[in-house]
Amino acid sequence: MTIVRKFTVLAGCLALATTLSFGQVQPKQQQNPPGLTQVVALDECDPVTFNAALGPDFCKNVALAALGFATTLNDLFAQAAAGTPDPKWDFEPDVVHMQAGSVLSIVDQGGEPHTFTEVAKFGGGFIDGLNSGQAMAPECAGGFGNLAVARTRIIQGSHLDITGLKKGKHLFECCIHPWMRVKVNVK
Ligand SMILES: [Cu+2]
Repeated sequence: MTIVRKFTVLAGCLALATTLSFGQVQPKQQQNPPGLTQVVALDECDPVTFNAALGPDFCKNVALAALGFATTLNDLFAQAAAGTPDPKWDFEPDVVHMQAGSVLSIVDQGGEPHTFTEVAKFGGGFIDGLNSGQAMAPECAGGFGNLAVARTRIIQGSHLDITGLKKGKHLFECCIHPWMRVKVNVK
């Protein structure tokens, strides 16, 4: 026991010394592995109200709905109609800087499906009631009946990898919740 304790103290001192010698410790979660750039899709759908309207497995969220951390389906539409869509539906980060040849990986950590659709100009999506009065971006037309849109869909708990993005600026949005937007700069 004594040896283990000493080792623990020694390890603690080493960790402290390492921290001091490097000054500031960088948070690990902000670092992407080489060649991979990650975007996270987030939402806080309320499973009870979403699934009553949209089907049993549409929203599979881990949000603590009973404690007030989820958004009901009515509130989502009401807030979008008022021009103040729920900021908890979001892609993070909002601006991405990446190298050509890197993989852009979008991970859906929310409770419901999204799309990560490239558009020439940001606009509304294919559900008019969520568009806050904006005209639909033509790339979203037809919704999931349009194969080009369906291919950009991300299901809860899955990820979509995009490769071969050309150098320059790219705009992506969710064709369901069009305030979810990302600017990608490829160098
Ligand atoms: Cu979405």
